[in-house]
Amino acid sequence: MNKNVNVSVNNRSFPANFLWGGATAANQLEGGFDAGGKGLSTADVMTAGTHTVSRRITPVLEAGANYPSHEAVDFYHRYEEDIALFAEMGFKVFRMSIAWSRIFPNGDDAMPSEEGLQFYDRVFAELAKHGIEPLVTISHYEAPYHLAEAYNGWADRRTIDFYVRYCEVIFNRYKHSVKYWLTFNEINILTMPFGTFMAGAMKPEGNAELTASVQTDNEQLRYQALHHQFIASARAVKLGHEIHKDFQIGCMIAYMCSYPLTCNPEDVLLAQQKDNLSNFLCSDVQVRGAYPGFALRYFQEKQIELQMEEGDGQILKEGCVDFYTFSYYSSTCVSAAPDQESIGGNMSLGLKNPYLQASAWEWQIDPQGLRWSLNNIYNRYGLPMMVVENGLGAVDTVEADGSIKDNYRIDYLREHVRAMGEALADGVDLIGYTSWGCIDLVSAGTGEMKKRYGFIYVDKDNEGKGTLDRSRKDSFFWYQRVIASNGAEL
Ligand code: BGP
Repeated sequence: MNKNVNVSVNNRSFPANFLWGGATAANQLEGGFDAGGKGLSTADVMTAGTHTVSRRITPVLEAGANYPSHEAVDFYHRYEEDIALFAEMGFKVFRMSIAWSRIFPNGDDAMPSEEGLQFYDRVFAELAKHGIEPLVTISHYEAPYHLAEAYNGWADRRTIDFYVRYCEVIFNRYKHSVKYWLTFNEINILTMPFGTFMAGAMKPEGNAELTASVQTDNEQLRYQALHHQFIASARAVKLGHEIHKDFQIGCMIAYMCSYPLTCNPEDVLLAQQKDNLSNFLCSDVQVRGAYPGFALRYFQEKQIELQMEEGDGQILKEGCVDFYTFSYYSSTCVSAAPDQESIGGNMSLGLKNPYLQASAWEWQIDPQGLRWSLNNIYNRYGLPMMVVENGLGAVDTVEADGSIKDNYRIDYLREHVRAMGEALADGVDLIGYTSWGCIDLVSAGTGEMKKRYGFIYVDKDNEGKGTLDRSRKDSFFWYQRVIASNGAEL
């Protein structure tokens, strides 16, 4: 008798309908910051800063200062050319965000701006023309600046209603063009002090001239604002499903992969605690619909008292997301011992891993960490997943013949795509990949242009000078082959 049992094993190949593409965000890409009736956004008052590691907030616009979002790379006027280039690479999906202040210039306006809505009508029509599926981030590190001024942004519960109204308008308007939505970009960044203004639209306390990362921190306020975003996200998910039953609405987490520096159980425990608080706190609320126990313990120990309304628990339960997405760039280490070597200068990214190389911005390169992260997250939620940001920020050189030989970027991406293949073979339900900054754009962290991620080069420098002409890097042709072979030719 044949005792062999037929077991089907996953392989490393990507599913036939895998969503290959690239990712961007409105304030880093569009420009046209005051065009078409757009209001000022929180991103529009951040300068590139006097140094390169962090951006400065100048609530009063200073003459002569370099505000990277104002022109960005001018997608606002060049979207047809850019989308044609994405199509040439074979994109199946394009991740973009809608600038809230194009739709509601002040955030609390009675009526949306028709001109703002029409801009995205045109963008979605162009994507449809090329058979590219949009993946839309509803709020990517910006909010109408008026909400920061008049309400202190997400610290105020009323901001939830403004956001839900904005969602209602864009869901109804674009329901036949957009299926995939993400409620907040990297929602867990609000658990960090540098997220206060960028992610929370809350004004730095008591000092008008503070950098985005160094400011008076108020943890109580940040978690209160985060609670408001959770409620807003859950209400948006519920509303979206009512507006169109086929909507797929996801969360988006900046997944911070942190290894214990040693096998000392104290380091191992610390790594788990970091994973819980930095990564899983937010996704547990958004995926499972309730705060996890370790969050409640943390709030108690830090004497953080969240103001919740009756019914909030129910809202969270009814607004669980359909899929999980995350950004992954690098990994770091944690240690319970003092005085370990850290990386990232005063951005203080975490501890150095002696086994890894790092980028010019000291982001440690760790493709295996992506496989580890995919497994770690999938084991917890079992939901379909997308990697919606991944890439190498690097300085590119244009050769005399106009070519850009970015083999370092190809090497980085190849190994990360390979790691995704391994995760697929591990059984992870990975449905898409949008590498970050598929066209060069402004850096969120530093406001620089020279920190480039793109397959498409944009002629513009750190001072904002250049023709804005687009050209294809070597990685453009590499990614084209990857997509055409569905991940087989790396
Ligand atoms: C993520 C953000 C993006 C993006 C990326 C790269 O955290 O969601 O907006 O910019 O990081 O970061 P940076 O631009 O600082 O290199």
